Amino acid sequence: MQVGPLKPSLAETLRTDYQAYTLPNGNQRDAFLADHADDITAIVVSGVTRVEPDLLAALPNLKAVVNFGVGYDNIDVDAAAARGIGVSNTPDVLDDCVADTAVGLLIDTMRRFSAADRYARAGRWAADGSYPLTQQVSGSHVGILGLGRIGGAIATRLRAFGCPISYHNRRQLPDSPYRYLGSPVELAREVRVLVVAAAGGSGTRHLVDRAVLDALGPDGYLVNIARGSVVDQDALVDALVHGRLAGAGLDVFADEPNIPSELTALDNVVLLPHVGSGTVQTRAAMEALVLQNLDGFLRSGRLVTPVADQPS
Ligand code: 8YV
Repeated sequence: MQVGPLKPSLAETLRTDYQAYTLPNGNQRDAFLADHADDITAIVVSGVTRVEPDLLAALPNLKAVVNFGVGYDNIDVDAAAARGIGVSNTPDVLDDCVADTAVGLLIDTMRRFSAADRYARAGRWAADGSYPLTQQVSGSHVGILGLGRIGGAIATRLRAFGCPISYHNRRQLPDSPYRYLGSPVELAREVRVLVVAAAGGSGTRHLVDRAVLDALGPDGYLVNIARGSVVDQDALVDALVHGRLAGAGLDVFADEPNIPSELTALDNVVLLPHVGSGTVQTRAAMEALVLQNLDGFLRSGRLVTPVADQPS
């Protein structure tokens, strides 16, 4: 059963090749579940759809939740595990695109390319003269919060820019070539740019709080390609509005798709509508991995990339 919106080609495949149901919204839902709940063994969702314990409880034969996306903070994994329901995601295949997005955001934020583009389009080059000088990216000390697969891909790219890399992670990684710092505040204090690449969920909620932003300071930049929940957005807005942070590049927000008006009013932030993995190639790879998981489950009861097998 499809739950919530999916990539159109995936929804079409589910309908035509798997005869999948689509969970209706609103007042049709109860009648639908009364008729079909017993038939459903697997559901397919994307990151924008929350899978709450009450949906799991309403599907007595559910055994698999197949998620389109690497992050699975939209799913109550503990409630699923307690019911013997496996959960899969789409790791690895989007690392490169999300890392590209992080580096693009970082460069855009420090060099203010989007703002300079607005300046050029508004005719201000001719009217007001040269665009103000910005900040050099190459050689800037970058801190990565969450050195998982995506964080690692970001670090690899930034090494080519001559950027010293430090990181904070729940665990220090013994083979990492990068400098480990014991807390987000210590990391923020050391670096010019803090890139958030930690998974979302209750364990990382507001890991970047006011203290971390103040440690980053008025010359510091924040880039977030992970989840809006990892950053205290009110504290971020306050720091940006009052000049306690130099700028921010954000692909994710606390309450997507809503962006606070204070942020859209600022010229020193770059705002993207959660496009980190949004390329034709990567979304096709994610779609293929979703179907591999579904097929693995339907054929043998085994998900190909269960979240339980991945470092949390
Ligand atoms: C998707 C993501 O946009 O993989 C993730 O965790 O955030 C993105 O790749 C998201 O899953 C929405 O489908």
